[in-house]
Amino acid sequence: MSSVEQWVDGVAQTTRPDRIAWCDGSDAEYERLVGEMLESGTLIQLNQQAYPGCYLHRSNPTDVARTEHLTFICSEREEDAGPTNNWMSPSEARERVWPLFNGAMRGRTMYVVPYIMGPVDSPYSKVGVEVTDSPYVVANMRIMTRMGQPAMERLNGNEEWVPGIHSVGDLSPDRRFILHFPADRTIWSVGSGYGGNALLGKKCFALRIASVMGRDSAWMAEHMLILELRAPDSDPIYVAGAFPSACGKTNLAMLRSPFEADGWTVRTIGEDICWLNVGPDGRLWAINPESGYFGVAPGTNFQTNPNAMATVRANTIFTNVAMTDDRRVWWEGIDGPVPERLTDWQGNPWTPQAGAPAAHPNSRFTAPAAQNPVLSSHWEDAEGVPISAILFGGRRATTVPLVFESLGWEHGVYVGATMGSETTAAATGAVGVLRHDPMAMLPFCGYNMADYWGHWLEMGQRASHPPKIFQVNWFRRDEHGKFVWPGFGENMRVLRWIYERVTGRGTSAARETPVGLVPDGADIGADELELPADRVRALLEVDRDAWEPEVEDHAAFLAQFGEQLPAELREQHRALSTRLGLTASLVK
Ligand code: SAT
Ligand code: MN
Repeated sequence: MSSVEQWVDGVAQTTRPDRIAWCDGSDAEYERLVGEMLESGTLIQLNQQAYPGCYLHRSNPTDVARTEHLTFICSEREEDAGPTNNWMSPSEARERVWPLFNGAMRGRTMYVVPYIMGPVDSPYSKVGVEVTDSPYVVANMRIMTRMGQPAMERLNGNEEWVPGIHSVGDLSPDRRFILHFPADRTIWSVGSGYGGNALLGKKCFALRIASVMGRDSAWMAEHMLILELRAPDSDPIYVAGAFPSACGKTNLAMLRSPFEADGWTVRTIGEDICWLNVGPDGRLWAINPESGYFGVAPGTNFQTNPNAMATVRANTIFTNVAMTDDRRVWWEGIDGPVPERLTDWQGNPWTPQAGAPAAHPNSRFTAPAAQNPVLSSHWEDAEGVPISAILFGGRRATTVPLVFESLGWEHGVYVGATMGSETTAAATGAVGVLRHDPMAMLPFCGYNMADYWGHWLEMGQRASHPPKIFQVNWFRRDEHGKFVWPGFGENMRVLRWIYERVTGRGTSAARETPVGLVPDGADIGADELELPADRVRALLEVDRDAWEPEVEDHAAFLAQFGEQLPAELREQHRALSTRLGLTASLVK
């Protein structure tokens, strides 16, 4: 028996499924699964003329987003999980959580899902095996990963693999746990069928477990989009960008450029996760471990993201969106007038007077990357693509300018480590609350965040040509609460400035400020966009009065890491305070 077969046998002895189905990832298997889900009501057929191969899934109403408070790192020592993770000891996990798998799959089929994260032939790709009692999870994994036969082939070659056990259990939030065992690279998830909790290849493996693997083997697993930025008459550059969930990674990665006629365009490599390795040339090379997009539906339309609208017209699974009478999908912010009648995300009749959204704010589409009309021809290159710039971006109504360039790798790591963002519907809990979200990895780092920053600093040493690091903020608001920057396609103006900073081509200038290098209004098209002077100022100013409490807040956040905080970050805090004319408050 192979090691996978042995493990599957062992899991089945606990979970007691009626049947075990090994998934090969074929079309026939997918069609069979979909047929069964249509029969059981797990999927609803959408209008097949308008949306061929598309289905709607309505989840349990208590299971609609990642549940960060039920997500744990199960290292032997609490300090290895660090102050920003929930921690559970492996022995407590065995006592408290393992019993929830006891007989959990009785009356159900246990699907065995072998999958590859990364291009099939890439040396940087990794293999996982998820067992699950959810056919919806299998169908989503088939879109999001290279599932089935190609993964089996790599497993037969005796490759290391990451085991993940998933059961929807009874879907009760009281018996829901998402556990990660960094030492044995194992995942247990019970009680949820929701994306990030249940598609174990995604956040659980490709970020939490992979971040630990990367620490141990000198690579990085990051919550980043990857885009190809094409300029007129020259080679493209590649940009990676870390933004928290539901802050526009998918929109930026698929951006429709207003300067397409001039040769400025964006092509997508990835829109959520990025694995970075140091190449022989000393640059960081990126692969996208995923093969599909699990994107936020609300707000997506032909203005904000025409390429996403084209991507989801076929072979897409929609989760918790609303449906029109003629079985088309609908969500808040989609094009056209609001229909008089809809069926809402819970299957109830809805009218515009309902007083609640028709689609859940975290409703999603799962669509194959191959359907993206602006997919880069390099998206599956085995060695990845070389990254020239890294963006850190959050949702910040105040303080943080539209864009600034950091003063070097160490300062860039500090910028990432201290970034904050307002919370979104991608996780359960209050929305719009400002929190620290270092490198957009707060919910996804599999070990102590201070050690993770140490790893970033070390990777900057290993790479002789590391990318330049920028911070961006599309979400600045005026005194009436309105966004100051138009965003979406117009973000191309910021990318153009970044391109010129990275390549040294073009005429863009950079103004030195205490926090970093900032463009002029002209460089971001203030005139063409007819932005009044006070708005340009609001976008590009560095206001010392606003930065003083900000830097105080950095200190309070960093202080919780104590001795483990890398000295370089202490030094960066001191230097920033000095540049702002403040006294550093992060002592020692
Ligand atoms: O639900 S997922 O975790 O897959 C998406 C997200 O929140 O980033
Ligand atoms: Mn994400």
